[in-house]
Amino acid sequence: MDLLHEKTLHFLELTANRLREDVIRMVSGAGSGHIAGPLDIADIMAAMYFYVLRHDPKNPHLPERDRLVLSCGHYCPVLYAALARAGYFHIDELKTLRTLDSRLQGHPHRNALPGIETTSGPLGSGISQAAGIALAAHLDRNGSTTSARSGQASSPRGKYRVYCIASDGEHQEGNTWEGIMFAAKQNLSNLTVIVDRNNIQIDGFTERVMPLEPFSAKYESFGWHVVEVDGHNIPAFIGAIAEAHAIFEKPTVIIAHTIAGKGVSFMERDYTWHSKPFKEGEADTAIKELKESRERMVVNHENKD
Ligand SMILES: Cc1ncc(C[n+]2csc(CCOP(=O)(O)OP(=O)(O)O)c2C)c(N)n1
Ligand SMILES: [Mg+2]
Repeated sequence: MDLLHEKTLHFLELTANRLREDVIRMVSGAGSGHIAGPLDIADIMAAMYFYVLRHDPKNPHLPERDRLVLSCGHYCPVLYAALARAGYFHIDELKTLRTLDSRLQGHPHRNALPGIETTSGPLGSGISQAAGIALAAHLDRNGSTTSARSGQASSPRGKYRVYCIASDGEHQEGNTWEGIMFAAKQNLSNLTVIVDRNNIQIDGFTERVMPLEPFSAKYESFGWHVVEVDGHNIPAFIGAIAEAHAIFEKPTVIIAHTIAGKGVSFMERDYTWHSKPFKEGEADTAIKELKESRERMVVNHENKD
């Protein structure tokens, strides 16, 4: 991957901020929906849809497209916003979130909207699905189920790469670890899991509800390459993706440390914002804050020129 140009980084940061504003507008318009996770993954979503992924919004079924599996389906407001801003469908459709007959339901449906690779919502199944897709990419290319570990020289990479965004909370479910074992067994180096390590889940902090630590050691012991990054540092995240591309022996997990509710001061690190209706004025305050940070980004960028 090319070195990130200053102007590209500025564009990605502005896009992430816009996605956050979209999320607030969508969820407040709908009167319900998930907030903290979608806000904190916005930097990664911007980096994925506007820099990392090989895709064509005008040709969503392109066979060689990279696949992004959103395992934590409740994060879909930010996925819908990223897809709309990337050009998969008109931005006005975002206003229909969670309304009757809308293509944008509270959890994503793969046949409803272009750009959605899997139906999700029931947590804990995306890594297994992504591993299956990554294996299919390998089989399409190599025409055999033989994995590199069993002595074949052929690369386990296929024509496309598979990325899976998974939440930390869903690592408390067994199927997640079955997928992790399977991907390691098959040497699926074309698979990259990105974990949103925001430390919260519906009822509280993950380490109180069901501890996940030592999280990276668990992945390592299951045979994965592990990279830990600040999930709000776009250059660091893109560097981690480049590192994953350079690993040929095993799948990679990027543990992205994020701040739940990132970008809106009164939501940050507060697990109750996992999902709750806005009170009077809260959405306006959030949007005002996001606009102010966007203005600061522009001024800082202009001062650099
Ligand atoms: C199999 C399954 N069990 C329970 C739920 C209900 N649920 C929705 S979100 C959520 C919290 C899971 O933690 P995480 O994904 O880390 O949430 P966040 O970081 O967004 O707070 C739960 C339990 C679900 N969607 N699927
Ligand atoms: Mg979480």
